[in-house]
Amino acid sequence: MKAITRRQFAKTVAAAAATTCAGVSLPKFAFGQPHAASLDYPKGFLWGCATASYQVEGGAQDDGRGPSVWDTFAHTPGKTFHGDTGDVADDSYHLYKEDVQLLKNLGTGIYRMSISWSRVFPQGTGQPNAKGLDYYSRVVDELLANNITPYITLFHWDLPQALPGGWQSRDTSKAFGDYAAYMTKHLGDRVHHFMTTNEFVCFTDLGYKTGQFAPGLKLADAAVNQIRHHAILAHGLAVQAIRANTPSGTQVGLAENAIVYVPVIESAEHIEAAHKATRDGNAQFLTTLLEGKYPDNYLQHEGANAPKVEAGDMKAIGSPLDFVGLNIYTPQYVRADESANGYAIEPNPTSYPHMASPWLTLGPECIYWGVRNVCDIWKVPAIYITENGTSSDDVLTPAGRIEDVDRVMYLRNHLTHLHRAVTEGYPVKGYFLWSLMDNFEWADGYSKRFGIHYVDFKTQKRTPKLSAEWYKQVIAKNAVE
Ligand code: GBH
Repeated sequence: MKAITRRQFAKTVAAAAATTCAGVSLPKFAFGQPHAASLDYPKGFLWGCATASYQVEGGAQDDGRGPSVWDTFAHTPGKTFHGDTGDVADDSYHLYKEDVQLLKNLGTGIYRMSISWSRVFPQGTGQPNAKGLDYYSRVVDELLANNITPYITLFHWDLPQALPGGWQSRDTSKAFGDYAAYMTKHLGDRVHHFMTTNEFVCFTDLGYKTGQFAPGLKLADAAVNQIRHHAILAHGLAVQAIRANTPSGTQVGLAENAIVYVPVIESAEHIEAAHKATRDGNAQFLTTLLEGKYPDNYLQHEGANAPKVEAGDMKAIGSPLDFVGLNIYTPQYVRADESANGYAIEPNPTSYPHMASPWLTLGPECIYWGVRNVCDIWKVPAIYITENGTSSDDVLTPAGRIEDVDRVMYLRNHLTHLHRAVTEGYPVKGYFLWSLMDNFEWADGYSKRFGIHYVDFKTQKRTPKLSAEWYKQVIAKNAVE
């Protein structure tokens, strides 16, 4: 028998279906047609990539930049994989024009980047460093000249080392408000989308409770709750500062990795359980921010360890937002049960699959439920996916290619489930893939690659991976196939 191609086979089957079912009215179909099953995103949906200052910039001591807690932490023996630091990283401080061309080649309309606070205020407060501001001004101009809209995060964990006590001090929240005012006063003519902070838990709990991240402390509960309060207060003061220093129409939000509770079964009782768990599990951060008060059960639970709140704090913390940015990577399964709180968190069995980073458990429906839970509970006006992506054990082949099919698999599945949220009318405006290129992955140093561009850290050569080709097509077609 003569071998035929898949396409030829599909045509034969389709033709057979059309003829043998004569008399019965069937929809026209043909296997193998590229657009038959494409998941179209709405016109105007925004596609982008994300990075963060300490992970990509390098230039750690250039032009008067002051150290951040991450410089100190990474330079402390035993804190990061192989003692890796962000001293050079992707050298975007010097190569930013090349990076903008990577974005342009992908066809992205938006780019999420962050500002190194200590590059602009080496002491955290006081005298600004003109050369630091000038760098960000040039990056913004370069993006705009290439028709890419900048979305700026003011704080992605690189706290100026000089601030006494770091987030243990309430003065740091005030300093953040002042820094936010300064940045937006100087960039607000060209930048119209700002995020205050990135992932509260990573610079509060991981920095001051477990010690895995900078500054690497292990403090008691009361101190940690106070630190969390200073963090959300910083966010609130920054929202007020941004509004006061930018033209009306400027969009203000944050990027938060709220825990995403996925109902084990899609039925009313389990969905309700997911809603309850979402409010409780994110009580100290997103819930308080969006409700303008600490939930009663949270305060009761913390008792004497609850944070000390001063007059005006909650008003600032509850400042209305134009959008909520969600960094979504993994699911947390939950089910309804008879307990007092009405739900039970499902642990993952040891056989549960994960990506190259052990914490990156696979479950692409989390991107749908992340959006849905937040919108259903808090009716937020707009959502961005401010991060989504995966590490992969990328290998450069002798032919110079990186065939990261697992990353493509991860992304395709997540964008398929995000499509469901968009189709159901949830107000998702755009998606930022983490990350534009491999970079300094915090405590994992350079051992984990999250980029869709491969970076050779010796030569700084950037090479598009298979996932970049794939994403370029998603953007061009505004659809997932
Ligand atoms: C985001 O964090 C960050 O915003 C971004 O900077 C980062 O590069 C990206 O995701 C990829 O990680 O090792 O088991 O203790 C994601 C949230 C919180 C996930 C810390 C990893 C450590 C888990 N991260 N977590 S573990």
